Amino acid sequence: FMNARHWYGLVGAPTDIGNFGCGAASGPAALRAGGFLDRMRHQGIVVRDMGDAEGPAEGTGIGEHGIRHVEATAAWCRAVRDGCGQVLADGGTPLMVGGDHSLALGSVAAASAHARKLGKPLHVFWFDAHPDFNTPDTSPSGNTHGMPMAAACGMGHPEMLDVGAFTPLLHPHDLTQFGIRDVDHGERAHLLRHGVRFHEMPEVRRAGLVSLVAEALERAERAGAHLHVSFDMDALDPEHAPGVGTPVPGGLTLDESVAALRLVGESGLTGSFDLVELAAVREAGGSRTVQSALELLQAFLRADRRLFVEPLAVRVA
Ligand code: Z70
Ligand code: MN
Ligand code: MN
Ligand code: MN
Repeated sequence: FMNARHWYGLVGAPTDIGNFGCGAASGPAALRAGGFLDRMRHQGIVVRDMGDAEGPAEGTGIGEHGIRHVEATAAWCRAVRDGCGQVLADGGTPLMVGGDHSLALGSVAAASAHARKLGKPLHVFWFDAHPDFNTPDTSPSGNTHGMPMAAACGMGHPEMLDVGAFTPLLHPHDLTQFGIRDVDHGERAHLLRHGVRFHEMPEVRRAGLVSLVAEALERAERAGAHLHVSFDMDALDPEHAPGVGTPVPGGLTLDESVAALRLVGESGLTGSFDLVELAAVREAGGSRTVQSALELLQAFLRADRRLFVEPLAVRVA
């Protein structure tokens, strides 16, 4: 393992604590059962399975702020932070597979601490139908999966802010979002006030996903950033990803997402990656969502120029 030029460490996070009962807890097992590790191995891409992070099986209820399971969310995020932090400390790139999107607070906490150690700014690319930029006062649902990016930027419940070693973990100007099409009222006000670049679907259709991503990559490159990529499966149109907790019509095509992630991979800037909200159990009989997830990961990993990509066996006719 360690002789390879670069490696990824799969950190599973089998919980849907941030949207209790949505089915995303099945994500890591579904991806493994879909043959992810073999598929990568056969292409000479080194992905070590670090196993699953562990956290509370039960929720912790609704507190005085009206937020659901915030203590349990924070416990899961700390476990994800530590799992991803270990991969980073060992010189790898964490690949966090969820699980609901609240868990990205944990992976971003690890990324931010690592970036600070290297003296780099942290940039985050967020592919999602949702900005996940609610605070306790703007959240219509009380679900923590709608809050991780606000918390990363220093706004939210103290339990969530406490996941990082410091706060804010991220400057809102260094957050770029793609595929957005379901924004809550107060959430939009936060995004605008704090200067988050959030590319909504009409703009994506006008400008093209790849060119928006290319522009953001240029900024990240100029800044010498550690780039954290967080891909919520519901960024994809439900045609390509029916198995998600909250499908929203009018999303990204698989092709444009694959092309965008290839570009992200080629940049060599990505220091950490999430793939979340894979709730394949919600798809009748289904593997469509898992297949889409596999294609996205493969597109990204194959393009990563830091990886030592060489077929293990040469096939002789
Ligand atoms: C809504 C909320 C959300 C993901 C749905 C939905 C948020 N804005 N996030 N699916 N990943 O409840 O805050
Ligand atoms: Mn999300
Ligand atoms: Mn979403
Ligand atoms: Mn605000």
